[in-house]
Amino acid sequence: MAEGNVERTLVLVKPDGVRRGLVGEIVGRLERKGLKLLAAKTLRITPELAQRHYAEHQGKPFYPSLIQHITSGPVLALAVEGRSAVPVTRLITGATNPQTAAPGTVRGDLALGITPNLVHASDSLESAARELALYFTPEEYLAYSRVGEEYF
Ligand SMILES: Nc1nc2c(ncn2[C@@H]2O[C@H](COP(=O)(O)OP(=O)(O)OP(=O)(O)O)[C@@H](O)[C@H]2O)c(=O)[nH]1
Ligand SMILES: [Mg+2]
Repeated sequence: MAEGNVERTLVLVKPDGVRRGLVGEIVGRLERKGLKLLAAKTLRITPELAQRHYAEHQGKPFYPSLIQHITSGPVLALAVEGRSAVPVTRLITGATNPQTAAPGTVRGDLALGITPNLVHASDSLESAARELALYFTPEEYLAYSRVGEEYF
């Protein structure tokens, strides 16, 4: 019996992930878990978009380095869908600080720096709705069935 509501969330592969060639590794982990890719685009985040995305962190000591990093190179933005997609994607991502993130998570397996921590994942349904709207229009979500969807 299926459990958990179908949710949509935003994942970003940050500039360090793109420049290290880890896009396939990170997207593969999401796909293998059973999450569906609804939309994807590469882009260079502008300072204006970065400020809107990370508005909650304005004024914190790490804010300047966060904005500098996220605007420093191309990112891959993904709209991801699946049952309990918001918390499940956060689990796959791992704790914010890669030095304490659990093995088996993207950050725990592949990163060491807290600023270059490879990925962003929305932290709640409300954040996901707000953040998805920053990167995608409703027409950009592609509806399709995944083969084997009944197993997820
Ligand atoms: N240097 C430094 N960076 C931090 C710290 N806390 C957060 N950050 C950076 O700011 C980003 C956003 O912080 P949070 O939203 O609290 O962490 P998160 O939800 O795990 O990460 P995101 O998915 O990127 O939003 C993190 O991914 C880090 O890159 C900190 O204490 N020091
Ligand atoms: Mg966050």
